[in-house]
Amino acid sequence: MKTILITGAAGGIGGHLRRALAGKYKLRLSDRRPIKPLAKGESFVRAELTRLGDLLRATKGVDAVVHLGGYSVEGRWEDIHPANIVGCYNAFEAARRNGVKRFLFASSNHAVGYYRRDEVIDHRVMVRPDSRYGVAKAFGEALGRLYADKYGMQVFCMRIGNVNPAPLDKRRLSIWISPRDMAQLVEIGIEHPEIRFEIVYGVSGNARSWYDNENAFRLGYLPQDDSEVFAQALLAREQPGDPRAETYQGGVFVHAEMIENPAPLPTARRRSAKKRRTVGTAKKATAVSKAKKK
Ligand code: 15L
Repeated sequence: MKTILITGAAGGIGGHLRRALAGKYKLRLSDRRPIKPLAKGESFVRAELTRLGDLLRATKGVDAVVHLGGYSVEGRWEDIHPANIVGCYNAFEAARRNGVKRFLFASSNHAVGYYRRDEVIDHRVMVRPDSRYGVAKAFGEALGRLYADKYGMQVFCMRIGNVNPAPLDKRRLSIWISPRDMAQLVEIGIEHPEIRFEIVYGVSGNARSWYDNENAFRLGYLPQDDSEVFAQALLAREQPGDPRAETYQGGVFVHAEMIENPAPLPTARRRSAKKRRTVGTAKKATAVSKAKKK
């Protein structure tokens, strides 16, 4: 049975993949946060993406890497750079030094988020990142191309839309991928014998898709799900959004400077909650003193 390393395994996609791939592979999970409890066939290696040594330990002896780790939304360059630029380099480099040939990279729709919603794009279009986060994903794809051409690594880049049991809003109707379709795509990335360097879109067979996913279909991807079954109920409760976000595929990433990190470390979460409380208290104090002056 193959051993697969999943980086960033404590995150949402990691959780879906662990359930779907259980019994098919030995799963080595890595993250900076501990993962407990572990299921049968799983092991855990703590890894900080900025430490090459951690990734050398994590990638030793595996058959493939599924690199999900990193900062998962738009943020400060000081957060994106170590996690998604340095971290991505370390993951590729550690795999290369350990002779791991197969590398699946979790790229994102945000590498091409500045294409308009009235366009259909395929895997050949030029990147058009909508954020620092998107730029880092484009960097990961370029690094993958280098490692494929220069070192013969077999690299499978998945421009993932949004993985969830159900789409969250109108935009996600076009980019949604169900957990089982995501798992199917990952299995293709691990097993397909002819992968050299590929870009595919990580989306279900959505009727409203903005992607021509021909390259994934060529490799045997047969999505089981289509977001359309959720469309009517979802659109009935949808509120109109910012016109800039509505124009582009990347949505709010095109204008947001920061999006709240869905997976901060517990200490960071405590710090930001404290900051919110402090800001809240300061605002209240200003309002009270203004009211008093009146
Ligand atoms: C992504 O790439 C993010 O990792 C995820 O958190 C979502 O924001 C998703 O894109 C999306 O576009 O909905």
